[in-house]
Amino acid sequence: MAAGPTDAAGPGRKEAAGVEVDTRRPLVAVVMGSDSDWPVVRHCVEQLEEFDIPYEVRVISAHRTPDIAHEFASTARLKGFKVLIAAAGGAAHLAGFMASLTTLPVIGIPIQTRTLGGADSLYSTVQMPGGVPVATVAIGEGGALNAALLAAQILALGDEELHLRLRAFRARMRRTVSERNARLRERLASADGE
Ligand code: C2R
Repeated sequence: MAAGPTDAAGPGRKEAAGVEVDTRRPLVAVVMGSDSDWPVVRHCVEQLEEFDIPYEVRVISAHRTPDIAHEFASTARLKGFKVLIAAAGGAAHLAGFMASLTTLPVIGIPIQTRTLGGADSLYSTVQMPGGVPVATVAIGEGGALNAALLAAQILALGDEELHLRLRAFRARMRRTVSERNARLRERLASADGE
């Protein structure tokens, strides 16, 4: 079952009457300001899935649903979450608002915007006042992937199996770069010989 931009549980599911159910407590909350952010945020969620990290996905807006955002962030730690990831575009106050209500680490994903290219989202996520940190990743898909990796690295401080999965991820990345290097050098060498 693919996780969508709704209240959806992550991996580690059991089959029950044809329906997949996650029996584990989610450790990471992935919150986005609008379902229009999903095409970017799904890159974060897919990586959490690959690491087998239980997560919960929600659409919550600090501006449009302030009461829900307040309730969610201020009770997240008690509910067992370890890391919050918040994606928002434009006047992106979601991550900062949540960070002000919890001592859990909060990672902000600035969403690209049509009007200002995402610089608006980046500045409003990253420029937090001293005292309330938001770990802000890059604009867009790479940032969404890095949000998942950073969450995994935080969780891996107390989880050796996850640490090994992270090391395997790095090893795969190194192999991919070596292969790309070899392919490019071969192509250039054969172009030289022509
Ligand atoms: P719509 O596509 O729903 O109009 O949303 C969303 O994250 C989205 O990128 C447009 C953009 O508004 C953003 N949004 C925020 C917040 N809530 C929604 N920046 C917030 O609370 O910060």
